[in-house]
Order: sequence, then C-alpha cells, then structure tokens
Amino acid sequence: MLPGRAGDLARLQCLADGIEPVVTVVGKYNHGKSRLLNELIGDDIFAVADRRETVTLSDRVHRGVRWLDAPGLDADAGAQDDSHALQAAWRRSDIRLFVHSAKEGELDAKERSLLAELRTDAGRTKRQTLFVLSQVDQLADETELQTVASAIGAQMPGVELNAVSSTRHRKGVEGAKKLLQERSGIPALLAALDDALARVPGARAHETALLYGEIRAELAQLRAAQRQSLEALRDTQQRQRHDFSRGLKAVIDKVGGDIAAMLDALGEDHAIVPDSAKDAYAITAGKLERAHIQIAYSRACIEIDGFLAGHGVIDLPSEQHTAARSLNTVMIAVMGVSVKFRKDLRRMFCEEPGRQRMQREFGHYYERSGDRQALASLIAQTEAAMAASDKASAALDQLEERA
Ligand SMILES: Nc1nc2c(ncn2[C@@H]2O[C@H](COP(=O)(O)OP(=O)(O)OP(=O)(O)O)[C@@H](O)[C@H]2O)c(=O)[nH]1
Ligand SMILES: [Mg+2]
Repeated sequence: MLPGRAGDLARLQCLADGIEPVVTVVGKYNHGKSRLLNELIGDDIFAVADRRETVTLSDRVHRGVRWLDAPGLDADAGAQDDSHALQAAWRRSDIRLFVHSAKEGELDAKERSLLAELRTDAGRTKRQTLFVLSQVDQLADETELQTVASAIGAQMPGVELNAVSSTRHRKGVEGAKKLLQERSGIPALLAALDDALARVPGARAHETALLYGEIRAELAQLRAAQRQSLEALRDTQQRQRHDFSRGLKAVIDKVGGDIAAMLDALGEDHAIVPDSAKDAYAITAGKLERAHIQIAYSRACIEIDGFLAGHGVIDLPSEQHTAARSLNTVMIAVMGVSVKFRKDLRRMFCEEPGRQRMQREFGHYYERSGDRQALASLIAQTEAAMAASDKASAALDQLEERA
C-alpha cells in the first residue's frame, strides 16, 4: 500500500525477529572491512583479498553480536546482487562501521554522501555509525596520520575517527605484544563498540515506535483520502443519476403532453378500417391516419433520443448486439420501430405504466452506458483499495504484536 515504506517495513520485520544486535561494515571495496571484522571477532571468518572480494552478505554470531560482512560500494559495482546485499546490510544492521582506508586520504564524493545518509539515519532512527580509519600502518608516520585526519575532519566536521590497523593488531596478537595490540586501535574500537552496543536496545525501541507511528499515520492519511474520493465518486454517481431521471421525466412529460394534445384534437379514427385489395395503390383515410400516428411516434422518439445521446445512452451493450447493426440502439430496443394506432401511442407516452416503463428501461441502459460503467468500476476500485488499506493496517498490528 505504501511503496515508499517498503524499506521501513522490512526493517520492522527485522526488529520483530528480535535477534541479537547486528554490526555491519560499510565503505568502499578493498578498504579492509572484512579483515577488520576478523580482527574484532578474533577469528578469520570472512574472506580477505587484495581485490574486490566480498560480493554477498555473510554473518557470524560472536559474543552475542551478529557480525555482518557486506560488499564494498564502488562506482563500477554494477551487479544487482551487490546492491541487494547493500540494501539488506542497511536494513539488518544496528551499528555501522564506516570503513575508510587512511592511505586513500580524503573521502570521495560517494563516501561523503553515504556518510551524510548514515548521519541522517542516525538522527532519525538512532542507529549508530562509527567511523573507522583503517590501514593506518600504510601511512609513513604520525604526522601523515594527523594530516589525513584533519582533512577528513574538515570534510565531515565533528566526525570521531577510530584509527585502526588490522595488520598491527594481528602481529600484536600473534607475537603476544600488548603494546602493538593497543597501538593497533582495535581495543579502543572494541570499547567504543561496547558503548554503542549498550545503546542498541534503547535505539531499537525508539526506532520501532518511530516506524510504526510513521507508517500508521501514513496509512491513516491514505485511508482518509480514499474515503474522501469514494464519497465524492458516490456523490457524482447519485447526482448524475438524479439529473438523468429528472431530465428524462421532463422529456417524457413534454412528448406525452404533445401526443395527448394531438390525439385529443383528432376526429374520427380511420386507422382500424382495413384496406381492401382495391385500395392497394390508393391513398385511403386509414393509410393517412396510420402515417400520421407513425410520424408522431417518430418525433417523440427523436426527442427522447436526443436527450439520451446527451447522456451517452446510444448503443446497446455489446452482449445484446444482433447482426442487424441498425437495430443495436437503445432507442429501438426499448421503443420498437413502429406504432400505427392511437391507443398504442397513448399507452406508450400518455399513460402512467407506459411512462414508467420508459423511465425504468432507459434508466437500466443508462447504467450500462460507458461513462456510468467507468464510474462504477472506479468506485469498485476505490472500495477495493480501501479494503487493502484496512488489511495493511491489520497486518501492521499483527507484526507489532509479534514483536
Ligand atoms: N597494510 C594493511 N593492509 C590491510 C589492512 N586491512 C586490510 N588490509 C588488506 O587490504 C586488502 C583488502 O582487505 P579486505 O578486508 O578484503 O577489504 P574489503 O574492504 O573487505 O574489500 P571488499 O570485500 O572487496 O569490499 C587485503 O589485502 C587486506 O590484507 C591493514 O590494516 N593494513
Ligand atoms: Mg570484504
């Protein structure tokens, strides 16, 4: 129902699963993300290589934390799998380690925009990002490190840098050299991570309430808009029907009145006097009478037809079509093609049952006309969309209950 909320819903689903805190890495490829995770866990879990290596997500639970290795982002990362993996990492993680290799110097545009996005997200959801300046052993000395650090500080004011070297840490661990381990920055990063992890339950509670609140509000807004358009459509439907019925009645009144006046003014009725064989080519009073009635009938039909055409009631619905195309009109279906006798004319146009029949049958074909059908189907669609909104609300409640 809310395409723009797909990501938030997927995140809520993750939160509802209630798994251990998830720490992931973000940053460009080959900046030492996988190796950093290995050092933090103290085990060579994730593949490390001197080229683009990680392409899918992989994770490992260690010390009550789910460590999630993710692909690096880069301009040439065209593969769909990568972007799916990145989206999933974004969705699943509580804490992001933004990894940038010190030997690259400043942040590039892509990194800056990603970092800005992470900060915005932190402001909104309270999910935290730690900035990791990796591979610092690649720099010549402390002065160079300061240069890089202040350049990045100028790009991203207020950013706290965790400078680390996975290589140093590994050497320190393998050689049991405490000082080297300390100087690798990994213990300090682990301490910062512990602080961040301690804030995860509170952050999750905040984020959960925020997302449910926002989605509920948006659903309610959508539902209100749907109700409003349904009411407007139904109003239109009723108003149109009312106008049609009233307009048709006026036309019927008019033609009925004309016909009654014409009939009342007539003298002796000759129509029922049968013509004899000798009259075959003669103009008889009976013939004249019948022609007269037929003309009055045609006039009335033309007048009604004009009104119907103005309301889009012309052709019969396709399932009523016959091979004789000229007969496929509503007018002919309801009124027939000829009337020859006074009593028939009176019955059709001047007497109440006849007039009511016209109202009823033209009303029926009016509802079958293209515009009215389109309106009816729009109403049905809106009703279905409202039902879908209600279903979405119920599903959201269910998800919240599960959490
Ligand atoms: N000198 C030095 N090299 C490092 C350090 N960390 C990682 N490397 C090397 O940098 C290369 C890339 O490391 P990875 O951990 O695979 O990099 P990644 O960011 O995971 O790369 P992708 O998986 O492709 O995104 C490997 O050759 C690592 O051995 C470090 O602290 N110092
Ligand atoms: Mg990797």
